[in-house]
Amino acid sequence: MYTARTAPDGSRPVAVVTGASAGIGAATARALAAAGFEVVVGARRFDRIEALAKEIGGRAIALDVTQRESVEAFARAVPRINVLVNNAGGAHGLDTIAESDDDRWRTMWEANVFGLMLVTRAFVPGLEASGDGHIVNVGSIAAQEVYPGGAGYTSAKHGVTAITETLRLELLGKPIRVTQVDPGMVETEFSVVRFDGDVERAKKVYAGVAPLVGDDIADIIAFVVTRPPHVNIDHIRVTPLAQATAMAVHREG
Ligand code: 8X3
Repeated sequence: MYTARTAPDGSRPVAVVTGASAGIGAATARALAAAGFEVVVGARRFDRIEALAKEIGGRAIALDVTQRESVEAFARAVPRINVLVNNAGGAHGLDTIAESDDDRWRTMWEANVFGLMLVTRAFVPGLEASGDGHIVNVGSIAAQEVYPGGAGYTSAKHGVTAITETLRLELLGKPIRVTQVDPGMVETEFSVVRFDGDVERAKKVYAGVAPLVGDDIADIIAFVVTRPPHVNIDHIRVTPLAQATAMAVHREG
């Protein structure tokens, strides 16, 4: 259990979580609320985030990270911010480069890379003004490694790594920490989305493995953002015990 720093005037710090309608995003919103943050959740599926906001005493605002107007309206509705968790993103398909689908590639690049830029750009002024800002980018082991069929996703997530590292350089000297958390196998809707709703195929990804769950990553993000302001954790890579690399997985049975 971690505790958010309150401002000198006693106000609670504000945390924004994108892609908060499920999985790591929803778990992170819960963990940050439990740590004492005032949490603002954004996602396209408004009914889901509305219920989540009610549960955690936060605010829900519809957000499509790929649309500049949506991002700017979202940012205008959040005038005070301390922590930005860029979680929105995801994978679509497992096609080889030779058989790539244009729309899937565009969707992945727009959500994971372009969307992350739009949201970050919109909030940098607010994060700086807070005097104690923090950007947490949810990457993936796909941000460090490649695997066959994964190029649309791994290239986008490698892009996230490039953005994280560039932000660290560009924001040096400003009161904004930058962290990337790179999870391996986490059982969420991730694989169901990747395989267009094919639940059976998604289940096979985690067969014989005790995967991570959203709460495991949320716990790490809550840890990272509650360290003292002078402590910047650059990167955390986390996998289940049974996963050494994207492709090296030990399965029981
Ligand atoms: C999810 C991990 O290995 O499916 O970000 O790319 S992997």
